[in-house]
Amino acid sequence: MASECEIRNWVAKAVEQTPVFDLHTHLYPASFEKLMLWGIDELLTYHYLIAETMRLTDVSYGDFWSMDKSRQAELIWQTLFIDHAPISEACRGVLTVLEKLGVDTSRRDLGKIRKFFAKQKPEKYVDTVFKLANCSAVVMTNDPLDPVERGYWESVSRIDDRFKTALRIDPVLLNWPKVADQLSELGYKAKGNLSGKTIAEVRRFLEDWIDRLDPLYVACSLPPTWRYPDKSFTTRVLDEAVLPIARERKLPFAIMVGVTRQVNPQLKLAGDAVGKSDIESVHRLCAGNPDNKFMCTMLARENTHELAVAARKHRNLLVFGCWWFLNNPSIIEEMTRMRMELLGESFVPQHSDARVLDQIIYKWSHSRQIIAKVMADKYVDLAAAGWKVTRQDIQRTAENFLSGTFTKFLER
Ligand code: RAT
Ligand code: ZN
Repeated sequence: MASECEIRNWVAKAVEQTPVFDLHTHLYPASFEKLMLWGIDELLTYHYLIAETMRLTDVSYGDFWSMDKSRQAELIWQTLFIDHAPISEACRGVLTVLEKLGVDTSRRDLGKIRKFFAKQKPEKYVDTVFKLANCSAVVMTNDPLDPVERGYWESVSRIDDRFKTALRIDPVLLNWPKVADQLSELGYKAKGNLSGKTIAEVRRFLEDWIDRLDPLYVACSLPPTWRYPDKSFTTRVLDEAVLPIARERKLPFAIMVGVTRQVNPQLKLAGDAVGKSDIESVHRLCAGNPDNKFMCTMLARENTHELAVAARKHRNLLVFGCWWFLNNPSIIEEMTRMRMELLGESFVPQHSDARVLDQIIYKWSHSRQIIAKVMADKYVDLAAAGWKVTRQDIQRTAENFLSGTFTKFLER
């Protein structure tokens, strides 16, 4: 029988050494030039840190946004790291990144830190970061209605294989009638009231972009007010365009539910909040479309238990990640423990949601520690129940949590 100490060591090693397939990020490869965010100034101007800074400074929103990025980064560094203790999870993340990169922060000198990043070349730096994060692949968030991003897809041929695609379609589901103009500009005959050929044209748009991107899944984030089905354009586009095509192409449809956009527009990207959502709609979506595959994460802590229960009821539903405001150690631990107890190995504990390349270093370092802690407790409990725990079992569980559960779901 393996001892408790042995089990804990095996788990720690397996989780640390198994590469992760990060199923939702906002990262881009170096060939996407300015869309690839990396380095200390991008780390400091992450929207999580902007929100935290604006609580503590007297600088007005207008003055903040009129500063260039390096000046914003300096204000954030001064406010959160010098004038206060950087104990929030997002601040701690910056320090973990610097520590793993071997950058000395003992002098708390931003100028010195910047010197390290000035020496890096984007393409090589991607290798360094993937290695330090022990990451095999990241899934991007690809929005063909974003003109800057679309430009790259229309010009690049091959991209770095570690960057996988996901077709993100928030406006196509949520922005009627306005999105009709955007679709029309791209040559799809769409009417704001969905009349005539609009649905067929939305399908054509989706098919064209699935052909071009070859995505692993189609995705959308939804507000807490989202209901399914209802009489809205969102339900019509879902039922008549998105779900049939996802079915045909065998692509999961991923929903991220619970974001109230722009509760404070002055904060721009940092101005979104959370609201409790409707689990019944998730049930009806999965039960009403049994030949579709769904992935789901919800933003409100209050929804996370019922979402885990929903996954027990629908084999076509894969629950993933501790999203955004849930991506804090105390909540990750609680969620991961609860999900393991309800779902065994059949969920994806985490995604990084990284917007800045370097962030995968800290997001995975912090999350791996928690996944390992919970997993070790569960294996120690198995041993106490008389089960002969093997190192191979532990390795298989780590692989499932960090990549296998997701990749097998894609193949189903
Ligand atoms: O976590 C984030 O950075 C959010 O701003 C969102 O991007 C969210 O994750 C989303 O994908 O909508
Ligand atoms: Zn995201």
